[in-house]
Amino acid sequence: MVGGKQRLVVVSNRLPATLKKDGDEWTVQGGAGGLVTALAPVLKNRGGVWIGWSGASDPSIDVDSLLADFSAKAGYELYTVPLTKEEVDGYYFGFSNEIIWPLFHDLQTRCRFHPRYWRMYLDVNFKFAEMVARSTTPDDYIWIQDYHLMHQAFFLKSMGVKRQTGFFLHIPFPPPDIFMKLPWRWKVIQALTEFDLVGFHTTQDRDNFAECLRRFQPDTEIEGSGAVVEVRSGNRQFRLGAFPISIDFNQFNGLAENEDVARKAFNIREALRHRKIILGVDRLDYTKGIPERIRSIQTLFRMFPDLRGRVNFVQIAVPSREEVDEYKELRTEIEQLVGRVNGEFSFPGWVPVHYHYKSFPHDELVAYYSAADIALVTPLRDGMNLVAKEYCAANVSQDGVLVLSEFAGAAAQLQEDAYLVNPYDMEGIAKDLNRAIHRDKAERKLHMTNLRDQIRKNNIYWWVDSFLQAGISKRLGDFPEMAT
Ligand code: ADQ
Repeated sequence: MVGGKQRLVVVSNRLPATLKKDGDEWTVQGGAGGLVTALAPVLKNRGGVWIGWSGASDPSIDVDSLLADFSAKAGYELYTVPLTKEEVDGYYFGFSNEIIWPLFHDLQTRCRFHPRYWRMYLDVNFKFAEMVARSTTPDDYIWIQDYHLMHQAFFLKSMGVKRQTGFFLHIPFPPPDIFMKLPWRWKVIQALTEFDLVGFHTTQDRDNFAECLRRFQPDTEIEGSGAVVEVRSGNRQFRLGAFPISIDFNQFNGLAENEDVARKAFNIREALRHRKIILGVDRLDYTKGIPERIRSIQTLFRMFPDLRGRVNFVQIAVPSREEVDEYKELRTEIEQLVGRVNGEFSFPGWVPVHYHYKSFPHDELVAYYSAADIALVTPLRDGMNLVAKEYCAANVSQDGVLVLSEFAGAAAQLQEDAYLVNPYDMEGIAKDLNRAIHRDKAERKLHMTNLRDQIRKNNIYWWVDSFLQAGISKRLGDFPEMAT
């Protein structure tokens, strides 16, 4: 306990700091994602620990001494779970990325259900749980992040280690018809029931899980009707909740107001001769629907020829899982599609699609967000999708339009003020884009103001507080109702 508060222990596949090789030297880089930004102050205030893998599998590296400096500056402790290359292959690339990732995004035909992956997933989860057991006390609150580590509570209990545990799933939870394809379905469901709190982005994900649990355990009873409910199932009693993750609104808003960033945004608009800008920003992943999106842009220019020369589509894709063949093929497919659309429509002085395959520094990304008239966010399926929220937070002129996939978790919160589209419906998207381009200023402002208010209020700090309150408070009524 620190200052009477329970110490927080965060456990995730990767630590918030990554080891990178720079020539012959190893350097440490801090993670800049929303989760790290939100949890860092909480870990520092309460006293905290972050447990995870460093990203390096070279046994000759002294990871702990490399991370010591980072840990001292951050004000919380880091514990590394060392993983061999074979473990990373089976547990991370195999079970996590070739089974759970596609299956939970409704893409079961992409799954490779190798039993070897499952066994390695269990071995690595056991290894993580041993580290959690060793480096924590019964007074700590243990918060496990994401689908790589669903067996933490199960293994802690099997070792006889009593801890208060919460789990948050960052990706969707599929409906029973899809989840049932998993060969180890009951073992995964049962493992999840061992946590004291299981959190999802949306009530839909939470209800999908409850439905799967009922098939496994028909005597399951659910009490409560808010975002967090109490479950009795077999001999287990635990909580389920919907906690839509968010962003640091003020950080994105503040950056967009910064003079340098505003100049960068102006330069982007100048370079594109003040044509309307439609923007896509994603990790290059098959769940994000990038090829389908480029085809909808092609459809837009075919259906509405008057828009040729007046609109640009800018797609920014950050490299991801580059060593995996499927991702290499996706990259090639996208590049060919961009070439095809540009080949079909370009004329001197206008190239319709601008494509960037790289990670952008934060300020440049925000400049693109704030320069864009429309954000086109069309994942085939997404747990939440932070890009949709980042775009609105950076839209300080408050006259942008969000076109959002109905299959992104963010749609549950933002549906009133975004154009909701089916990412597979190219003509539907083209029509909505045409409407968005012609929407009058007052209407754009009204909807963008509502979107920004929602994201400002339900920001990442609210998300952390909501989860911890639901995890730590004794009675259901002890925490406020949450908007989902
Ligand atoms: P992701 O699948 O990574 O996250 P998302 O929520 O959109 O998806 O976050 C992507 C992040 O990458 C954003 O913060 C964005 O700014 C950044 N990014 C994208 N392209 C970039 C570029 N070219 N340069 C720099 N940064 C770039 C998973 C789930 C989501 C869920 C989050 C959080 O798949 O559904 O919202 O976790 O729980």
